[in-house]
Amino acid sequence: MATTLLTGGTVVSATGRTAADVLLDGETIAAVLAPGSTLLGHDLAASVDTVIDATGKYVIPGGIDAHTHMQLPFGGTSASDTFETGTRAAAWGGTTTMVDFAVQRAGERVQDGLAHWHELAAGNCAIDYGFHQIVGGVDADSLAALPGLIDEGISSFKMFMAYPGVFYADDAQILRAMQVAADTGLLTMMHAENGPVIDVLAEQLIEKGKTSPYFHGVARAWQMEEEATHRAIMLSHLTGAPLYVVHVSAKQAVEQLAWARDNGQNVFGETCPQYLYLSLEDQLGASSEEWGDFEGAKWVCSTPLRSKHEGHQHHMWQALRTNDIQMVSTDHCPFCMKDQKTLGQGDFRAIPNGIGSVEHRLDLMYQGVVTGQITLERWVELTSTTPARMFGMYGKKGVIAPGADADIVVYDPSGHTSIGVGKTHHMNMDHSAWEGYEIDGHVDTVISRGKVVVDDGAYLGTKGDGRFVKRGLSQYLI
Ligand code: DUC
Ligand code: ZN
Ligand code: ZN
Repeated sequence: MATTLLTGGTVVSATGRTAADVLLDGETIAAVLAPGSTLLGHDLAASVDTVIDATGKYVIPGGIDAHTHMQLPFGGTSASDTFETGTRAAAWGGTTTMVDFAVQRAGERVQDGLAHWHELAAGNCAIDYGFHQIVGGVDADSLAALPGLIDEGISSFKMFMAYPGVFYADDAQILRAMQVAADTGLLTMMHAENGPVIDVLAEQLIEKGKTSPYFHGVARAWQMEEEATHRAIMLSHLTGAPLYVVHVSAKQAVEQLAWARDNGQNVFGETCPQYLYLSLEDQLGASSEEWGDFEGAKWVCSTPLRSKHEGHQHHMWQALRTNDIQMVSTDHCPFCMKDQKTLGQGDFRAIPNGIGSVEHRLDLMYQGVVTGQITLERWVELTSTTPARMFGMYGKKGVIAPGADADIVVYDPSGHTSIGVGKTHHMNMDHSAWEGYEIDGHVDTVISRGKVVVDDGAYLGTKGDGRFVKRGLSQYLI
């Protein structure tokens, strides 16, 4: 087994920071030691295979992105990153584990959807990966299949209160699925937007000729996110099923989650970098058109970007500090402008929904440390430790400790990263929603289960290195 020693760095965890050396033995962390330690009289630096000098840098557990959509079929096309390209881009950005969504649609068997997702990922990933299960058709057959997911290492499933006719589940279906979740320990993930109301609002806008991408955000009113979040919380309360609300963007939805948590409920919220930095008005760009031009399609995602005049971003950062929001994932769902986003020219409803960020989450969240929005420790907690605990991987993932997988990032706080196509951009997209963002900080070295996959601007990983992670039940419940 190859041995590696990271020396001279500051090891940062969710609870503190300390000067320490980290010894890796093959795929596993063997020891966290006082700087310059010897072990049984051996000068470690002289006896290991590789020494990585982390002087002046942070040594943190590899990022865990718990919400991605590689190759997701959506709106007549499919998300443009494959498991090969998407996991490679993730590695470039310091993410060493991702949890993607296997898809079951109405009329299909859950087992078949899951088997298909395994086929797409197996042998193609640069980093470790797990799956949640999308249940796009709740019926007797899919409900009966849910308990079996746990043995497959899939301890969470997602339903949609949005997208009627596609993935939508009505309240009765959600109730039944949550009853199964309460009985089994599965974690229910919810896309909380009132889809039927949003579809009427969207149709009315189109009838008035308001067809540009900007109106995607207008149709998806925050009231319908708040309402759906509340409804999901009440169904969770009624059934006793823990609830995880994905991609929260409206401050009113955050308030609902905070209220439920204050009420003692096992209710959790995830936001994404786009809701912390980007706004509906950014989507108008530099256009001279009153309602923006088609460039705005780059930022069409659901839930949508919210207006900067309504205080959502400020509230979201605060919720990250107070733990009213516990998670930051990307909802990475990339589509190119060419041939994909352009499907919605003349009708925003046909623009495939999604933004690509899998490569940038650690950097973007580190800016919250730079600007004083969150602490260094909270950065690690949000990007690695809580995702591991929330989704049943903690101990192996999310921590630098003996016995854990050697998933480690050396992050240089004095470094710099310029985001954009032709700069740092390895996602399979012809644009970046983050074009022009300048980051104070840099992912220097990325180690995935003991193997250096990114170092000093070079990619050293291999397709197929990533293994499927069988997850346990959530370790975050109260
Ligand atoms: N939201 C997106 O932006 N893309 C895919 C699915 C979703 O819910
Ligand atoms: Zn969603
Ligand atoms: Zn999603």
